[in-house]
Amino acid sequence: MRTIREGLVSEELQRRFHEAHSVLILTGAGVSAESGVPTFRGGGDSTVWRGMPFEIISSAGMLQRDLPAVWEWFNYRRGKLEALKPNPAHEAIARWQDVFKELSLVTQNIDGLHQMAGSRNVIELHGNVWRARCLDCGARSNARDLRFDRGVPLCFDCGGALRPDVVLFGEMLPTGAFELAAVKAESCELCLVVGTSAVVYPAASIPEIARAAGAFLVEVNPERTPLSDLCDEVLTGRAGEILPLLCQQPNREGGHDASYASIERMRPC
Ligand code: BJW
Ligand code: ZN
Repeated sequence: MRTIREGLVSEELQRRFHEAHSVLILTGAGVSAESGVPTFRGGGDSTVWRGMPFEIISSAGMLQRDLPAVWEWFNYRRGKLEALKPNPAHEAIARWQDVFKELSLVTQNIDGLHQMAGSRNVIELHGNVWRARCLDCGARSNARDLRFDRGVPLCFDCGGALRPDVVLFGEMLPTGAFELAAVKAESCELCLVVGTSAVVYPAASIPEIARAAGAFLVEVNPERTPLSDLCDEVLTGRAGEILPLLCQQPNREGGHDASYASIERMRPC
């Protein structure tokens, strides 16, 4: 394994980036970290709310036990998100949809920041915090319009209780979302995995599918993950600093301007 320091984006990655027709990007909480959204697991701490780890409060069991508490948690999260804006990583990804013939953006994030940056047709594996869903009739509502009755908002169509339209631990992903992502993964030439700890399944299997089907696999993350060893290149650093470099030509010295990033070449070119 060779580590290239001083912010070089390897020639091979530049070439693959410029030649690729079909690209898949899987994003996780880290892509929104520079916008101010807390990650779940990065940085040593994990998210805790009122003494409960998020694996408990964001779980199917909690929804059944205490729906008002789940709403409080998501109201709190929406309140924090309201003021936040996309960062250069979201913006770079949004620009790329007009660069590649086919760009599939698959996200585990529920914050809607990719869409706010201008990305279209985002495949949301874990739902969206700005939507609610009726437990009785399945109708979806805009979470900005909700009216709460004893801590739980009610459906405009049938009066049933609404829940956040997100995928909690122990719940199935939205019908078709994972399947569509898997099909795109099987046919992409380049797969970028950005800001995810790659521990939550089935999302974490998307890059595995892409790599097994022959894609060049690249991870962008300040920390190593269980996926790192499978990658062709690991770009160690922050998404908002690294992603904008990928579509730049190298400077005269052959490097880019970011001194924080390094690339580990996992597989000989
Ligand atoms: C930066 C950065 C910067 C920092 N730039 N990077 C196989 C084996 C074992 C268990 C399972 C299995 N298959 C399924 C399971 C169960 C479970 C699971 O995977 N558990 C594992 C944790 C063990 N999966 C499920 O339950 C899923 N459902 C399912 O499989 O259905 C079938 C089924 C049903 C019933 C029983 C069994 C199976 C559903 C998963 C839903 C996940 N939901 C959440 C919460 C959403 C709502 C909410 O927000 O509250 O989704 S959990 C949480 O984790 C959230 C995220 O989308 C998800 C992934 O996290 P992510 O995005 O990777 O973030 P972090 O924080 O983990 O990592 C951030 C990374 O960014 C770090 O690496 C940093 O270094 C990096 N970073 N700054 C770039 N500036
Ligand atoms: Zn309803």
